[in-house]
Amino acid sequence: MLKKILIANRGEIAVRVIRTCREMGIPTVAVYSNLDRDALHVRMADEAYALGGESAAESYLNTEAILGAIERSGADGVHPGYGFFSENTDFARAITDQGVTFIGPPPEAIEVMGDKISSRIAAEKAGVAGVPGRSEPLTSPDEVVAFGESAGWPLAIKAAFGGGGRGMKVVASADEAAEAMESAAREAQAYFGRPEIYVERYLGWPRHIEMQVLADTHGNTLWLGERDCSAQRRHQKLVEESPAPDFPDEIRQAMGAAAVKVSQACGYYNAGTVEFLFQDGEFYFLEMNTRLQVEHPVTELVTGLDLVAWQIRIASGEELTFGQEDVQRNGHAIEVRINAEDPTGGRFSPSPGTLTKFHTPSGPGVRLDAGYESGDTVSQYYDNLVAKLIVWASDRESARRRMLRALSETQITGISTTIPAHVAILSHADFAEARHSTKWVEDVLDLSNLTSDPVDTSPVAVAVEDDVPLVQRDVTAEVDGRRFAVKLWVPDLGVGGGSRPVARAKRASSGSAAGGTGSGEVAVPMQGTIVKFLVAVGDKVEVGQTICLLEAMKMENAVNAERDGVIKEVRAAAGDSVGAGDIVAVIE
Ligand code: MV4
Repeated sequence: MLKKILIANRGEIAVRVIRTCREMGIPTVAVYSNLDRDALHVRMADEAYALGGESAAESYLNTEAILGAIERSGADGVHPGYGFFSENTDFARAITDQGVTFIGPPPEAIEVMGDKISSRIAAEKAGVAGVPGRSEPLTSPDEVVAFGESAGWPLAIKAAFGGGGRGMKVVASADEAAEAMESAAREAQAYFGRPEIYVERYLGWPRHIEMQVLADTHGNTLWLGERDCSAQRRHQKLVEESPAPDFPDEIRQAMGAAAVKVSQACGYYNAGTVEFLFQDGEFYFLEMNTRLQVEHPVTELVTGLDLVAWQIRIASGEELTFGQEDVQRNGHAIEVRINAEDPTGGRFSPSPGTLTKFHTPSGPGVRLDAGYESGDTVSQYYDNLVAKLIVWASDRESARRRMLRALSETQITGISTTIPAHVAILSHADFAEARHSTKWVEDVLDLSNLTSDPVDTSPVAVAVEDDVPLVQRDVTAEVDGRRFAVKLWVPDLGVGGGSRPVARAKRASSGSAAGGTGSGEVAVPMQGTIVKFLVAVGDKVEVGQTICLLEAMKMENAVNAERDGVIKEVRAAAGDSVGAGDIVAVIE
């Protein structure tokens, strides 16, 4: 068994790997960029080494720096997580050359699957069909036209070295072929550095269903079950679930067998995912992801298997201890990706920043894989996945309701997140009834009225929620004309002086000091309107005496003197709007 594992990654996936290593008794090594010096994955690992730099290229993609950390820590295995070096054969070979185990598949399998034409050919050879198409690079628009005339329009032109859907062009008819081919090749070169493209029939309303596989180095390959990842936007998955809804078991069995064949055809071991498009009861091989995927927890909750633990055992040379018949799938799991993005108007613009508050959900059937805690900062430099929320329940409808419940418990301030979009998706009848496809979020779901969660960055509001003691106020309220006497427990902003509540903890020693060591400047604690001024220039005041009443957050707050003295200046009057920290009077 591997003795010490370095995680060449950051955020939630580094935390995820560290957790399993701890359960297995394997010491962990974190690496970090300058921006991640105090990141959660660094705090959780047994040791941590600086990579230097801020951008991914300078840090988590810096082979020399990572090799240095491997050497200094004495790690004998490296878990690459997803992204970064997870599908980089140069990196895998570089560490293997140093006698260090890459916790992932063989580089040859990564290479075969990295090229979409060669992966199509490998799947075909194994008897698994891709979408009807041509398994060779396009050289002329005539080939596109000829294929369209025989197979039918529309067609999809794709980048051979692409993946994830970028650069795909839909061709509706023969006269669009030449232009679509040109722009597809141009985009392929721009995104992936290779211009090769190929053509397939275009499926108009497919579901994205992928099959998890697990293979050891002793020739055992198992399929663990499918995930439906059809709720996507711009090729970013938003919601993933297992089992796929309305998915007949005979198709599941056939897809599992197909995924095993594709894996075996490329000599695969470790955890992997074979992606399919599913439409009108047929499935078609799309590509294979040769890494642990973001959405792997969905399969973990349904099968009860720890995929990271099995990755580590397989990389250590162990054999799978169970067979295909032993894999049981129970209940239903759903995952949502909580990203630091503002979904207002359906735009999903990046929203990096500090999580002033992260109240996490819990309770029955809830798992949260987060890369951050309250007080941590989401940098603009890296992937903005903050956390994955995964729920399990006995059936899909219970899981859907459980997810909505867990989302309602989750409170994040300081940044905007995709949570409102998830609520919109999960509460939509199309999703509830599984009528969605890969086109649904963008073509059908209307997110234009979405607003972001309140971004609560004001220090006053944060402090109020933190540790300001509460006092009871009796107020009257009218609800539909009926009068109620209401008791409110509100932040004690008035007692002991009118300074800003944010400073309460820090000035605890001076706050209650009688006699007047406090400031002579009377500042209002928050933005609001002066309701009444109770003193005038020349008045004698004592510490604690109310100077004015401020209406803020729909409540009246007393702003009090912090010292004894005489009012020398009055700078505001009833009706004035004031901002937090504004000085309304001076005591001498
Ligand atoms: C397709 C397709 C329709 N027909 N291929 C996009 C991601 C990449 N892995 C393949 N993709 C697609 N390939 C044919 N022949 C539709 C998509 C597609 C898609 C696939 C999976 C998940 C989301 C998607 C969103 C838009 C298009």
